Amino acid sequence: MKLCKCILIGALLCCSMALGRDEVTNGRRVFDLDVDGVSERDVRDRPNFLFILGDDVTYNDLGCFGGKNAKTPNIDRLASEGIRFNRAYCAMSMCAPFRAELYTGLYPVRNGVAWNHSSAKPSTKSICHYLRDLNYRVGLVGKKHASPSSVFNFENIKAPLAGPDAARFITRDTKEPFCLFACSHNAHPAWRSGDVSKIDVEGMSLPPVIHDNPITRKTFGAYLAEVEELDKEVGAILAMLKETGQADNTIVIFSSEQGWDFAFGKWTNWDIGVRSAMIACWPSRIKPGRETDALIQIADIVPTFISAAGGDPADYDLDGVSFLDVLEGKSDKHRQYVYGLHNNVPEGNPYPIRSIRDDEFHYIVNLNYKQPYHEKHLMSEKIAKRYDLQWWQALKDAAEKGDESAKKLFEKYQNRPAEELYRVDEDPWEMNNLADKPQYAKVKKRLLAELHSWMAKQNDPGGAMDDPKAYGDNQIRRAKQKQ
Ligand SMILES: [Ca+2]
Repeated sequence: MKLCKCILIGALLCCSMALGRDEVTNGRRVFDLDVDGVSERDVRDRPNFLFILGDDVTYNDLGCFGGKNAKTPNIDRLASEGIRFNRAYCAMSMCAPFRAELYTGLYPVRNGVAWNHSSAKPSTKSICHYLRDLNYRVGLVGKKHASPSSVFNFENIKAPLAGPDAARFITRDTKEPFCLFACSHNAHPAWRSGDVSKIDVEGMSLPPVIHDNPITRKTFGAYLAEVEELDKEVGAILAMLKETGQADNTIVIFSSEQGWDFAFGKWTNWDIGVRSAMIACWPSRIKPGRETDALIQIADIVPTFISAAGGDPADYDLDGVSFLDVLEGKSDKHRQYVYGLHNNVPEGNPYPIRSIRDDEFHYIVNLNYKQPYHEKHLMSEKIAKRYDLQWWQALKDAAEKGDESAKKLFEKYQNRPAEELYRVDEDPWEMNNLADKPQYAKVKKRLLAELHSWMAKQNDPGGAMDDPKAYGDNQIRRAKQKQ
């Protein structure tokens, strides 16, 4: 038997030498033998994975996505060396649901993390299971915000993101590929870690969803300073990867997570809330300087990693779909639709939202639109004494004083219509709601049918989910899992 294995390995080595140089350069050639050594003779590259995650960053604050106010040279360089995804979306613009979607390849209703600070269903599998089955080691350094640990059973690596423990994890065993999630806390409020003196607070241009007043300028400046901190972390992680000699055969993906915890971003289904700045770099496979308009959903990351690792995502019951063909430049199309949902409990009153976008339109349905929207951090006067949360009160004050632009923004945020329809590419800040225009009735009908079909497949009851009892049941489960 030993002799057979030697002959087989020798034959495989000869095969690999006969392959073109491009097929083996920069890649780890792996001889994936079945335990018996005879039935499976798969020869393939198995890249490492480094996923760098920001926290609450709006995509177009990064230079490579058009941002002008913050300097992000490291992230911009990563984009110039790889591919920029112009249309990557998460299903739910909050920390815990985002991470659960990222790590499970499932939408929030199916993985169970459909409220902030909620817990995944115990039967859920995550990237930790899938990649370990393919003989990867899977680690996480930085912010986790995913529970229970039986589902998200990462090897926990001591911070900082580019510290000695992360370097040790990467270099520990060159025969066993790695998958590392490096998750920053920047730029999550309360925005204390950046150097605001580097931001031109007086001169910076404010997007149309931010009312121009001294409080919002100060707040926006503090957030942008933390975006610059995030960029420095990205630079340090990439430098570490290079120093370990692993850069060529590592797929690096950067994602900004969901939008900022600021006006019209996080907690909402508006475009800047659910859109994620996403960049991928893979020197041995991805041509530098590319961009794509392919629609990508964060749930697609798990199957993409499984595919790139040599597995078959079809072996697993996932919502996401591999976009490896887009990564490798073989295709510029991926999904027809990306989907979104919002449950407002426990962050405020029940305010369920569902949304869908295709290449052209973004359609949002506010299921509890007759009530005003309320978010407990932002709209409680007591908590809003924290300076990072004062933009809402400043907007409210300006609106009460009769400022027309403030009144418009205040109304849009608090009192929402039943339906919203935007042409995002032409109207990136979604200021012009087309839902009532008769010429779009057919578009809305089509998108609503698709949305209902998605909800049915997810077993999503819609408004009934955004309920303190439903959330409470999740919390009881969470507490039990911790025992
Ligand atoms: Ca977050």
